[in-house]
Amino acid sequence: MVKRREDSIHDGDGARPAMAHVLSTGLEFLEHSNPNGHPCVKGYNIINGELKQASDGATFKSTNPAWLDDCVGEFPLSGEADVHEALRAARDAFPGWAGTPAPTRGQIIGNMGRLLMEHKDAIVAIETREIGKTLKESAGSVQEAIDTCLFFQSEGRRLYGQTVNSELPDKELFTYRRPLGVCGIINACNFPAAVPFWKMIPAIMCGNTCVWKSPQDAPLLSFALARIMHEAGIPNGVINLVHGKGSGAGQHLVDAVDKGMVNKISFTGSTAVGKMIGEVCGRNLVSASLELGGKNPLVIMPSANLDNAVEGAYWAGFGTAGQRCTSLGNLIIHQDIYDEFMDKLMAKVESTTIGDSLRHDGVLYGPMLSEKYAVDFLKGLEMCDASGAKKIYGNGRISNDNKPSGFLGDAAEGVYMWPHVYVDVTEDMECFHEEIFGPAITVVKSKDFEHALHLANASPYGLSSAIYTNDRLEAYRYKTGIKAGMTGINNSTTGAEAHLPFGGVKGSGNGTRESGIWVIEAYSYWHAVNDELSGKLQLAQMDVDEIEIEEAEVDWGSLA
Ligand code: UN1
Repeated sequence: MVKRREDSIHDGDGARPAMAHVLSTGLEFLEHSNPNGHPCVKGYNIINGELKQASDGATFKSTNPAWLDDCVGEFPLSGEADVHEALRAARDAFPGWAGTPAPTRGQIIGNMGRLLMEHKDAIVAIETREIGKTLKESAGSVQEAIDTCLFFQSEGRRLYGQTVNSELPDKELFTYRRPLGVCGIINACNFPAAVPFWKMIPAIMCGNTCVWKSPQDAPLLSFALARIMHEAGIPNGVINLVHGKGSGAGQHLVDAVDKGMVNKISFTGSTAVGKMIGEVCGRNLVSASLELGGKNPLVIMPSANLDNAVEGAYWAGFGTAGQRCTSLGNLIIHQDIYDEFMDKLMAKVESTTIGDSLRHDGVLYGPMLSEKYAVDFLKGLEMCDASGAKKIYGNGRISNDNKPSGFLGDAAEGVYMWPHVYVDVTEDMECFHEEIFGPAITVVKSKDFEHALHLANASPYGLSSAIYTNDRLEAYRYKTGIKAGMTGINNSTTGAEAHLPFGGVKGSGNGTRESGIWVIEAYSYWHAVNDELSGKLQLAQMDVDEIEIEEAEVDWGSLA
């Protein structure tokens, strides 16, 4: 049963941010008694500006991982027909959007940023309710989306080409940035505001149109963002949103590359799926931006300020419940300070507060992003045990009978994990090489700087990395010797800013970058134009005047 509610929604006690008033106009809610009184939204695909159900009527539910009985919304489980309809809408909208002046496209992007600022509290609360990140961290993710809009609104006034000198007279050369066409956007749910905006904002700034497959675990937030994009003035068909499974709608979007319906795929997710997408795009000569997994190393050297280093390592490992692609993987500690560092780190780990930040202040992290992430994380822990690593802290999934002292609330309501620390990890172990997406770190002892750098480079990934040292030469050697897309010096592995290039090397990506001016390369191609003004055919390389070399008076041979 669906009922329509035109008025805005306010939280009962007013103590927490209003949950969803940004979404309220014309929204429908399912009659569903959620324990916290929040509504269960009837969500839609948005195709050519219209709210659409899946063509076969199939749906799936999004639930709050901190309170599994809280239904956040019901969304279309899109199939091939829905994805193709969205792709056709994006194709039809492309010429009009590509022909819209870039500064106008930038203005609309600026409007998106301003609307996001206006509704930030509501969007942040939706993000926390839907994927369980703390309010502070959701605010960071939404701010990253705002910053991206504000950065690219004025890039619309630049989007520079060049004038280039010709080798022939009365002839001019120019370069222009041209859009690619229809972009397929697939993102993970852990940064559900920042990451799709990293992709779609530069894509539309360059004049492309998009089909966005929302993450299965964050459809409400994606729906809210897509509605804000439309309210900001984006023409119908420029951004088309389809919900569904990665293996369903996501796979149909990738398969459409083989059908010639897609000109670009931008994907953030696992290395295995990224490789599959890269193969499909490669055989069709279609551009792919791939942001994939990481096993990010953080090195601690004896000269470091150890208290500062403990803060950085603790946050990198357990902030966001370890569910960032930039989260700490291998903590590599010099043997001379190993015991002191570990004592300080473990004191912090043991004091970790965990719970639902919508109901409890001051928690470091909340639940896993969803049940699926919890299942995968537990497999990661099994892999650590099977590798022979020694677990010194952590006990799997938190329940009311099995919880750390810092857990707040009723553990049975959500899907929470202990923080985990594995030591005695060595390079020959699987858990040294493989990403564990969740609150677990693997600790490795290093003999000296060269050994630490070797270990930092020894995993198959190369996304983020960090070192704590007060030796400038060591910092320099780490910066020049590490194979990674990002490096923190005396800082955590996480926390890239919205105007720096973001992306990895090795198993972490295909070398494309998100963010900043560099991302424009990923969403445009260079078009070289020559304008012949002479009124005649002048042949490049052949009709070029040759300048004769004057006869040398020097006897070069005598100088030999
Ligand atoms: C991700 O986890 O996919 O650098 C993105 C960071 C964040 C972005 C993470 N700004 O940790």
